[in-house]
Amino acid sequence: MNVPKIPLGEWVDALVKWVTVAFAGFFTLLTTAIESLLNIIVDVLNAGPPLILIIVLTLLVAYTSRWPLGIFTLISLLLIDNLGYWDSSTQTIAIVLLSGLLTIIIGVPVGIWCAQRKTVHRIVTPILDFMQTMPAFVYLIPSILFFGIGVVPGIIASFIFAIAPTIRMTNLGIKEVPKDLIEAADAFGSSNSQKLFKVQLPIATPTIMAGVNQSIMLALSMVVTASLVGAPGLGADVYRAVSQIDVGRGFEAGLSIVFIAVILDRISQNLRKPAYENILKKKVVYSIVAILIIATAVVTGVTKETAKDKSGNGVGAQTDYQIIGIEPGAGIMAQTKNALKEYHLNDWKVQEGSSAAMAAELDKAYQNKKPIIVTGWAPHWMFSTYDLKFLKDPNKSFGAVEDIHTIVRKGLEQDAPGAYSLLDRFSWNPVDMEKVMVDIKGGMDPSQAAEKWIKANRDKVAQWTKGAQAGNGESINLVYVAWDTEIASTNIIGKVLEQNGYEVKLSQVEVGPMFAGVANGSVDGMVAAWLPSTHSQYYQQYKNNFIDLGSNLHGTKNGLVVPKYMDVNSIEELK
Ligand code: PBE
Repeated sequence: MNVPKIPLGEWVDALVKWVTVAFAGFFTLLTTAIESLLNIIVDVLNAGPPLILIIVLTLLVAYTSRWPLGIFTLISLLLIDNLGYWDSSTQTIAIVLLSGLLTIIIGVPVGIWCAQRKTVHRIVTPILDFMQTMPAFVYLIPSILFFGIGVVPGIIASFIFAIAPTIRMTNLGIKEVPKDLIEAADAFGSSNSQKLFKVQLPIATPTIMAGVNQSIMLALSMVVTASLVGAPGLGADVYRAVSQIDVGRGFEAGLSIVFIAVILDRISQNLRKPAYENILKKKVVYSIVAILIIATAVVTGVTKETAKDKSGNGVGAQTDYQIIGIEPGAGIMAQTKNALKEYHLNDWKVQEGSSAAMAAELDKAYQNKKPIIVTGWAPHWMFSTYDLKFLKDPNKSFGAVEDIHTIVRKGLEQDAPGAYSLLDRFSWNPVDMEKVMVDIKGGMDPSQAAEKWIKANRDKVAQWTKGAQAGNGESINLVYVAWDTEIASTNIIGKVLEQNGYEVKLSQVEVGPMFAGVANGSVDGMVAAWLPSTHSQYYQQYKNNFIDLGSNLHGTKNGLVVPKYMDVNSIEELK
């Protein structure tokens, strides 16, 4: 069949691009609003020492769900604090509460509307199906473009993912209100709103609350996903642990998520019918909690207002003391954190996320001539696409000019000598690499871009393949991280191996797993080890279990990168 591919992806791309520009003002407003709301919640949760919040939550859980659960809450929260996950946990609770709040504010009215109008119901149902089944990761992409990286795109994506049960259950709850009750209300001449607030909603509340409870649980299940675009909290801890294959920390953070899930689940399930309602009226308890929250919000708000010291118009104030980073496990992230220490930049934070999210954020700032600082490395297409500069690094926190090494598993030489020798001889330079990167950035498929470069550089490739025994369909599995540099190099060497008779599989993984995979022999090799300093942590950990074939490229550089239009030249000036 010769039907051309429908350019659905291109259309969506174009639409998102248009929306990003057309609604830029609205998105900024929304971002600020959500951020400020979240900050208020975080401030309230962190107003006192952890112990106070622990006691309040314990009492609340005990009141709503009986004392054994109160004891569970007390012990689990004390454990979270002891393990060092308290700040992450309050971040996570705040994110979930805010997404939950938004689902109620928007979901309940929409649900009511659906119950009242068949047409609305018919339109909303398929949209909800779509929202729930579309993998939540997909929402993150436009969210980054609309809201920038950080916590806001995470909240929005969680909200979209989580709102369906609230709408569905509200609709159901209201529809299930017995007909005779409605008739009775009508007979007494009640208005529509009286009917809604005095009859339908009260009767539907248990069902609605069941929906809200599910929405909150779904929002919590999004925390890890949201951390890919920079949402802080326990999700980020889990992501970091995966990225560095830190089993212990992964377990601790995961366990904390489980504890918080149980606590939030029980509170939201039993809020309406607390276990000890006969001892203490729920109105009294909830009023006390509400007053506590509002008072804390006001007090922290006031003290914060007076203590604002991060103002001024230096680079820090302009960029909110934020450096846009990449994958948490990347070597450059450790270097950046180290640089903040070495240059005494205590006010600054490094935002974790991904290389793609960083690039999107840089593009957005650059188009609007806004100040931005990112963790950057060369070679990279961004230097030929934008006018950028590395900030001077007199302390050498980012190391010096480096090499990229090829590393293979033990035993590859015996199993596939030809592939081994090819990998060993693979070597090119930053200019070559940048050519491939620019093509990929321009929209070319990585494997096509690799093919194009190979065609244009036959001589170079012939050097690598010289004397290498051709393969016989043996499979070679290469791993890489989705950094632009390694997407380029891995596709090149993959293509060359393929052209020489090997069946090549490329697997994209996180940094830690990349090293661990080669070391435990589950994959054959990689061409992505930045040494001596960027990946020294991983190199030291695994070096006895793999074979380092030496450098395949010389002349890389890491550092903090800013657009040339910014009036700052050295990391020292960030102080
Ligand atoms: N990088 C690109 C990686 C190595 C390759 C500089 C982002 C890192 O920092 O780990």
